[in-house]
Amino acid sequence: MDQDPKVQPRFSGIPTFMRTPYVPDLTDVDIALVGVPYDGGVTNRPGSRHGPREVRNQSSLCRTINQATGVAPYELVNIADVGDALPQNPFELVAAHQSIEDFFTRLQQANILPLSVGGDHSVSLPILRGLAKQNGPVALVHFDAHCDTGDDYFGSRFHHGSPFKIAVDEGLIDPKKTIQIGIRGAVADKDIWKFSYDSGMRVIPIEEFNELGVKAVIEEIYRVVGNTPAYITFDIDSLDPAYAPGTGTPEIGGLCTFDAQQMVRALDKLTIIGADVVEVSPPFDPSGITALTGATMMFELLCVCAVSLKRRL
Ligand SMILES: [Mn+2]
Repeated sequence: MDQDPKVQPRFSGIPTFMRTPYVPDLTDVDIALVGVPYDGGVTNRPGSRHGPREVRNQSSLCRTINQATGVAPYELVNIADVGDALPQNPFELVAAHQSIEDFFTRLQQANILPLSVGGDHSVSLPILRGLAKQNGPVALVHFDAHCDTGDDYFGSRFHHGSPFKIAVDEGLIDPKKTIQIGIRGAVADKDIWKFSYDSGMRVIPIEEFNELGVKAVIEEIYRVVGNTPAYITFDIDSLDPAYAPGTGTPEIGGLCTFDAQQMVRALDKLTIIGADVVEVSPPFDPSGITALTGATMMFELLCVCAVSLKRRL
């Protein structure tokens, strides 16, 4: 196993995600680690197109066994880095999203569970199209400072503040089986996230999160999602910028990394069909802490994805 730090020192080799083998032809892959280097949907500060490369680099620090849960994902299923879902035309959002969708459609047809790193949050839309166009709508567990269910912005329908509104419109996710955790920050329009509430999504603003606590929020996730196949999306800006400053739209007063780890660790009983970590922006991350945090949350997600998938293999 390449990623065993007892076999190969972690500072050596070409930096794939978690030091897994690079398998672009998808042979014998159960879980695909994917980069989605596209940030043409940002409303303010760009840079998350560099997220996959930097998370690959920092993910070399990850080890193989989750000490808290005992899960050893590489012993459960075959995990590989399958490369990047390339935006074929990075200047053209709809075309870029189309090529990302095509990449994930190929994974879905090969029966592979994808765990990806963006990219801005707009990439979750073409990922969901690839995964859920045939078998949707799916449930959604969404960690974020923002609901990302906004309307047109400067006349554009597609941007990183709207993917989950469009995903509902297209029948990719079920709003009544969607839970959004960590919402906060000032807004430019008090009704900006009205769609979330009107469509029946369960919104947990950070104030309510802190009142309920981690355990009750986990129970709420299971109540909302139930047995429905679920996609997990982890926007790094759900975390307080003290932990993850390198992101496009930081909001203070957020989740701490330990709370986020505890919540993700509890998701292994869901029927997970895929997951992503988005909005890591290396140009705003001079120390590398945000990429390290993104890589570590990716490992936490990998552990629950592996347990969930293993049950179904
Ligand atoms: Mn987001």
